[in-house]
Amino acid sequence: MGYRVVVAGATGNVGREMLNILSERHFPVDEITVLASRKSLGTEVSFGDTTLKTKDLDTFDFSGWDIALFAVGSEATKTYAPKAAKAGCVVIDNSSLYRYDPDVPLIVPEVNADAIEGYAKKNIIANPNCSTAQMVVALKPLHDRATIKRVVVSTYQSVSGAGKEGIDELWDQTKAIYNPVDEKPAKKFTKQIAFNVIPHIDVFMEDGSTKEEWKMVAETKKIVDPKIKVTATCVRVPVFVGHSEAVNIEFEEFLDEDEAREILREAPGIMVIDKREDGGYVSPVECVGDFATFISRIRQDSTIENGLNLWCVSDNLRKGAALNAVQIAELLGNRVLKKG
Ligand code: 11C
Repeated sequence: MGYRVVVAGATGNVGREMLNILSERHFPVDEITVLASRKSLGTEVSFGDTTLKTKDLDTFDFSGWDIALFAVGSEATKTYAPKAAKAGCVVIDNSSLYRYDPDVPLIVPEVNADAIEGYAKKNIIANPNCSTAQMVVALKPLHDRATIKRVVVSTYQSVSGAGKEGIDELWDQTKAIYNPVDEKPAKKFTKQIAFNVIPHIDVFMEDGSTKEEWKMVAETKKIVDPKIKVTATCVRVPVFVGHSEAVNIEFEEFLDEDEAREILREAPGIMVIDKREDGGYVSPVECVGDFATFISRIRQDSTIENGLNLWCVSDNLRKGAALNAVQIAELLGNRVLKKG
């Protein structure tokens, strides 16, 4: 016996990846239905070898459905997630709406799987921001060994993090550079993204940081350890898929780079590719479509007593969104619902 599964927001980048990953990982599905807003109604999406037609999220009755994967953005989540949860369907939500709610677990299964026990307070589980998810998978095993005090992270985030409009803008602007008659001014991003980098993701906060940077701080604390200090600079780069991060970590205790490399090699969800030679590291184009978070460039930071640097790359639509959501569904199934 398997589960009755709903994917809400099935026509977006993340929704489509959710369907791919449910199928690739053979999630025990008895029945699946796909929902979308009225403007995408009737759009067809693939689930393995089958084609599904989207139904209306607005009128859908969630009674009798076990799990709903939501990838619809905070506004729609506010309306529909409580409706699904109240009908007895557990919501796994990819938006930021519930992430900081103390009654909603925020889960990266490799890091804080036990938090799943708290799901029943609201029948909602939150999925973290993509830039946080890949970083905490790397931080957790190192924290368990040498206790992290502080993290300084700079991100290089792909345009797919900003949805289809972000992808289209990079594509159109890149073509327009070679054909200036067809100019494409910045619309989704605040400056030209083709052949450029933009140190601004999400809205500005009062202290001068951006919400994306704030999310990395708040979510790392909730998922790994509230004592860890994090400071982040988040930057959009002209890459279609795959977020990269340069991470500097200060520990309580000394951790040798070779031991760190071994710890990360053994850690769940991580693939270490770290040869000190030309090309002996991973770049974002190589991680597209993969489940792993890739770690390279592991090295001592000799400017502090107990410091390490590393390079962390992952497919932001997968570990950063759809894969993590499906892993949460697997965890919920194995630990709580126990139907599969
Ligand atoms: C980006 N990280 O790359 C964002 C996208 O809070 O789920 C995901 C935003 C979120 O633009």
